[in-house]
Amino acid sequence: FERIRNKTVVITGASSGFGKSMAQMFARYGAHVVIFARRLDRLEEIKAEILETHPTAKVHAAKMDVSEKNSVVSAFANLPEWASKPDVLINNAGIGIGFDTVEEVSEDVIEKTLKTNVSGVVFCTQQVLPGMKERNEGMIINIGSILGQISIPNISIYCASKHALRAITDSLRIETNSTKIRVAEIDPGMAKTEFNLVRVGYDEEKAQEIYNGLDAMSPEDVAELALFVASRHPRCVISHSTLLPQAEANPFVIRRE
Ligand code: NDP
Ligand code: 8X3
Repeated sequence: FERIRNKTVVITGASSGFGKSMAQMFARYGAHVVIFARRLDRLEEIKAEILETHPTAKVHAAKMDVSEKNSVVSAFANLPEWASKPDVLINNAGIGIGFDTVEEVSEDVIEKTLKTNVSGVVFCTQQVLPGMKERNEGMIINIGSILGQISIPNISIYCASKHALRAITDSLRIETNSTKIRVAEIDPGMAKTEFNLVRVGYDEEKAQEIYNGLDAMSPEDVAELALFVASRHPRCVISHSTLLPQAEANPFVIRRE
């Protein structure tokens, strides 16, 4: 993991779940981190916590709504000097809302999901690519999902967004092949974060039911893989990796005890 020391890592959706864990994990191994999300109060707490445990780390926390291009542009335009040349961008911010069938799903859910999970990734990537091309180095890691490989019912738009993300990851890797930029995707299975709390509309009990009896992953499990992916030798890239709970053979075959 030594290669990550003193690198600047930008993480979207860092106010909870994988993003928060990745920020902590990267800082632990000597990286400087930029943490973006909509809840600035959460980010400030995470920043304080990181600086307390890793006093030599540099941390920049700022508000960003990835689904709004102006918000993305202005957040990147206001990066402090030390963070203005990111080595790694982790497109992690994402949402899945509700349990609707294709027949029922609302325009609002379609728009919110696609704007966050697809447009947001493109907007953020567009902010770092010119600089990475100029420096002829850099890495973009997209956080996809097992649901970007296998679709399940009642969350079709989310599945579609993660399938789309996979396409974007692959197109981008080809488009940047004349440079030394690396493009990777990590596809996790079920992990305990706020994802399902958001999905069920902040009903703790309902969110918990989704994990009943399942030994789901922790956000740290995913952060460890992100750290591994980000710290490989520059001549190679882990282009796709899937990280599942041992109990999840696939989204349809899950052992609950
Ligand atoms: P969380 O809900 O815990 O975290 C999601 C993060 O995304 C939050 O920090 C949230 O911050 C941020 N976010 C959501 N919408 C926006 C937005 N419009 N602009 C900026 N930030 C936004 O869930 P996870 O940690 O689980 O999710 C992280 C990623 O992992 C997502 O892309 C998700 O699809 C993916 N994933 C999750 C799995 C799981 O089982 N948990 C499995 C596979 C993939 P805020 O609300 O403050 O903006
Ligand atoms: C979300 C995957 O299996 O936790 O991307 O619903 S799952």
